Amino acid sequence: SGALGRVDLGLLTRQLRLYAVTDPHCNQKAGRSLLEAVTAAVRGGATILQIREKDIDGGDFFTEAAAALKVCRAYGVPLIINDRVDVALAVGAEGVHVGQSDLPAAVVRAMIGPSRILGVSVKTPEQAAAARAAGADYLGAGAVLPTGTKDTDVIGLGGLEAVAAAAAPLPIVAIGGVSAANAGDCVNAGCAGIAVVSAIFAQADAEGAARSLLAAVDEALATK
Ligand code: TZP
Ligand code: MG
Repeated sequence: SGALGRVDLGLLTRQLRLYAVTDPHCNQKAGRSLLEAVTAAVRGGATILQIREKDIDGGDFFTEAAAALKVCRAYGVPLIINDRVDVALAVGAEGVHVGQSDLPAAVVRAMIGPSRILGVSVKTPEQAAAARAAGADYLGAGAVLPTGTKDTDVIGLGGLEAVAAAAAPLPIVAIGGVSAANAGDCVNAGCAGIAVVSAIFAQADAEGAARSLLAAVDEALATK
């Protein structure tokens, strides 16, 4: 995306192949700082990265996001901030990701302007259509499969396919219980890529895990 233009959906679609979403509990368990985790993910080939913090002060989030942005920029990876529009704008992140109970997507779009990326979490085709109308650039659909990372309903691969159809032409990513073993199913359901927490950040070799995940997605995209 340019400074004035709208987000380029073709570029964004390619950037959504492997979406690494950070989690402080995962990082703590694995003995990694946020910055170490981010560095491992982008070195392994994560194509977009989200910082997701649910229990942190604005000042700490700002400091953390500013440092992560430097690493992401060095690797040409867009940085998306979960929930906190203020933090995203304060550090100059590439985008924001909101859920159904955060600030409304249309309000966030107005706050961030046309050129920053807006992602919205959805579970249903109705939510997908509403998010598209509100100005979302991409959608995260899930939880696709059971996950220990977030307490949320599972939509299954059938639900994922329904959301992908309703989202078009917006790209979507599958989230929730996604791994190298089911990445191909997600792509075949209509996803531009996969969004993962534990498949990268709970692994001892997070960099290697990211590398294998991207290979699985790219293999599925190539044979689609
Ligand atoms: N939103 C829906 S499921 C989920 C989020 C943030 C957690 C995904 O975590 P994991 O470890 O990749 O299943
Ligand atoms: Mg949220």
